[in-house]
Amino acid sequence: MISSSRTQVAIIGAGPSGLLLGALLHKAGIEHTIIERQSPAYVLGRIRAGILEQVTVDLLHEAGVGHGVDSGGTVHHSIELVFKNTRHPIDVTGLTNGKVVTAYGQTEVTRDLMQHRSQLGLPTVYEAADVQLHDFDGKHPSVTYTKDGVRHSLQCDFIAGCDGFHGVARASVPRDAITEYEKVYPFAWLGVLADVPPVSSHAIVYANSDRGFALCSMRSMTRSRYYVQCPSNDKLEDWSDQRFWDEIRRRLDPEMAERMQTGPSIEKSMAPLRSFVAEPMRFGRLFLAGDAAHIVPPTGAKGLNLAAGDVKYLSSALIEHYKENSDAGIDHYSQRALARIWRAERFSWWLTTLMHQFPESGAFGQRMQEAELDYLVKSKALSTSLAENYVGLPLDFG
Ligand code: RFL
Ligand code: PHB
Repeated sequence: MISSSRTQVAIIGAGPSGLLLGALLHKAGIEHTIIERQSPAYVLGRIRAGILEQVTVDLLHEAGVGHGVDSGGTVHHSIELVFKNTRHPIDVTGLTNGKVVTAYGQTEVTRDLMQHRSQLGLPTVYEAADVQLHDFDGKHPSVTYTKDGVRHSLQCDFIAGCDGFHGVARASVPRDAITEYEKVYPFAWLGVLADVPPVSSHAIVYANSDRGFALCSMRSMTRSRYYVQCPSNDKLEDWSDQRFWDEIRRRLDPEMAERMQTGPSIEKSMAPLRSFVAEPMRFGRLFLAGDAAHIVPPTGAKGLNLAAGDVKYLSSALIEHYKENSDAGIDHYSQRALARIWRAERFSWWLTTLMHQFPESGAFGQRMQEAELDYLVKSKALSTSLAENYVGLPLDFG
């Protein structure tokens, strides 16, 4: 027995991409269903991004869920670069004619979008097993999945693959129809979340040191998010809280190390660093968006913001299709999104390369990084390039 239903757009994945797409389609009166493999608690338990570009904040407002970021987000006008044990502020707002970024966690963005969906009664199938995509190269695609032991078939006009790097959507595309570009970095990030006031609440701190990279971020005035670069094969058990706090302090400038408050971790995780792009992002009636199509190393804080950009392009394209009877947006989706993605890939790769210890580069590599950082903080041209990419290039950059 198979239970059958129909919608206009089937969205695979209830991460930030899928939820934001759902909210924007609903606002435009387009029917959709989200199908998610995990439970709501599992999705909310993943601690990831922390920095939103203005474009992303604007999209949350457009989707009707801007209240959370307005009340809980912290606006940042600068970032701080640490190298050779000295801290250097970069006046991001001054260098970009007034632009800012906002510290607000992906967990909070996801929670706001989930609450919005449940208030509106929009359909989300959580804990859907064995999700499969069918016939997206023809006019009548569908998605099948098993929920509570019952097999379901959802007929639709379009499928949006918002199911992250390990999802089923990209994997369903024939190998000869897709080209993948990838770089895996020879290290990982160890992240710690702790209920202590952030050492820097007005700016994210990015530190280059001969012991490796470190980053100080925040989730609120009482919750900090910190990272250190570590070998890819390290295990979480290798890192006691004490070892983490000792190590991050060694990578910062002495004043900040002294001021940093420490406490028990409430979450600790390791993330491998990767650059990845799949081309194209449209296959007939299937579209990929967010981490399903691309990954950036987190150094530039671009992953979630890129996902939001894809969703803006895709929702506009689908709205044009249904409301204006035009497929121009659908036809240009992949090209538009990829132009933005490659720019962010370049920025994230550059900042990662500048800030991390590469095992093969040695002392010469360290000196080259320090020389470039020294040039960066003194050169208005280079600081402006960093700042304009950090706040995010406009959606219509070209
Ligand atoms: P997600 O968040 O991975 O969500 C995909 C969803 O799809 C579900 N799924 C399936 N559902 C049905 N069937 C299947 N077969 C499925 N397979 C998977 C999954 O369960 C999941 O719920 O992708 P999405 O929505 O595209 O969002 C992308 C962002 O999560 C990601 O780009 C960011 O977290 C990256 N990132 C950062 N981005 C920023 O913009 N600013 C930051 O400051 C930032 N910091 C970070 C980051 C990522 C990090 N890690 C852990 C990789 C910091 C870190 C440490
Ligand atoms: C975070 O808060 O998790 C964060 C902030 C900035 C980054 C990466 C991650 O570049």
